[in-house]
Amino acid sequence: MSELHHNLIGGEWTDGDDVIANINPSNTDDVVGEYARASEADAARAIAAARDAAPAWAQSGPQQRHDILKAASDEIMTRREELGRLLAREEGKTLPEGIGEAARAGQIFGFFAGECLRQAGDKIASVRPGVDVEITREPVGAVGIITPWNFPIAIPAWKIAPALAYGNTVVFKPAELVPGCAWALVDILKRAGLPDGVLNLVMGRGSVVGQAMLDSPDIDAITFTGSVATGKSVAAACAEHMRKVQLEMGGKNPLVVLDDAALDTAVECAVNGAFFSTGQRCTASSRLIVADGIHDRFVAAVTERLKGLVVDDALKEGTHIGPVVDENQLSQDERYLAIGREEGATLAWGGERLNRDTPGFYLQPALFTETSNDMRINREEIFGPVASVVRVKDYDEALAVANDTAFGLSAGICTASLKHASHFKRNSEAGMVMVNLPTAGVDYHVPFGGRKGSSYGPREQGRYAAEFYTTVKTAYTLP
Ligand code: UN1
Repeated sequence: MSELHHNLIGGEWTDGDDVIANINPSNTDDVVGEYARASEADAARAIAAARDAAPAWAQSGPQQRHDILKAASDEIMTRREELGRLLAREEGKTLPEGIGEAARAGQIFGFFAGECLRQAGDKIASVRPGVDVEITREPVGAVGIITPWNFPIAIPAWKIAPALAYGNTVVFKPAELVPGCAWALVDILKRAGLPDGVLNLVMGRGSVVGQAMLDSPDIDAITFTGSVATGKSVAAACAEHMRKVQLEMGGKNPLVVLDDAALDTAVECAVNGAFFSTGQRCTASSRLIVADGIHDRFVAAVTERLKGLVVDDALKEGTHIGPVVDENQLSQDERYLAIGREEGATLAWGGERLNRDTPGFYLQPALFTETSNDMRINREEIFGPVASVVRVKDYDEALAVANDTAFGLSAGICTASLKHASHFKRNSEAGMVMVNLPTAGVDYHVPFGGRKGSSYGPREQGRYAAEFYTTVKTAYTLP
């Protein structure tokens, strides 16, 4: 029996109703740990604790906030190998990917530790002589944070760090599949010196804990990363309470490859963007839009690369692609593989379930060719190691196909042409544009987010995070 990891409510580690067994997707016989599953009453107590702690934390000074975030950053960096291993074990990213993500979480806390010391406002001359106008940012209050399973430490970090830096208290509900990194992060922050109630951890079901957050009038803002369907219900519940909301949802990100692209770069961008992290990224390049003149060479080279990729236990040295996160996701991937075949796409490579030494959710990366942009495999997010090639005649058609989607998170182009790259940067209907770089894998200190069905509300990350985590006050004074 492993030790039970508790929820954190009002500074106390507390039991839940029940227990979540955290299972390793590379080896379903391996239980990573046991985690308390919060009840509706636990969620209510966590919300009350965040509410009660909000006024004092809003008044805490920049030095106190800085010191806590900096201490957390330092501990995450020091323990990044151990945290990366935990991440790989519970989510199925490869060990190097897991360690990279843990380091990213440490860097995010470092960035926002600095931001604590750089909180400024504006002083503007009034149109009325003798009057002073000051514009300042104040915390929003108690923020509800709901995170997905695919970035078990980076996404919690990029929501919790700015929430705390700008003076908010937090109720944090991680995805049920990955409570391990969430618990470790909260433990680090508690020991870094956060006052009781400022950060509350409630692990559990969306239908119980998430719903309690949505229904509570005591939560002032909600930030959510996850599916479009859940995102819409989060937004509707927030509208009901006239409450601030930030959503990051799906993607169907295009990577355009023009005839003049460096073939090696284009292949690297496609393989990394579409298949690394098992394709389980909302920034994944799931539509490879390839000009006629390079199409056959590109498809041959990508297929060759895929044949050389090792799909195996995330913790094994030499693994390039870890398992799919669970049986549900694997069946969804397989459903879309069947849909693609029925729609008439050619499965150029992969798509087989694989057996390895341990029972896990292994899937060969799959490449569809001869697809059209109106097929369901090119319109709906699959969220697995599955990508499609759409053949186009030239740049103009490539741009039109790239933008012909309900999503708009990230878009890439591989080309040597300054003219086409510049035009694409200006005319892509995505929140993030990459030139000769993969659509996935972003910097941690600049805005992250998309347009259309991908995102709703202000951007995350970097200084732009302040838009969501603060509210603006305009004060007039006649001295
Ligand atoms: C990245 O590509 O570096 O859920 C980050 C996701 C995104 C994060 C992607 N919110 O996949």
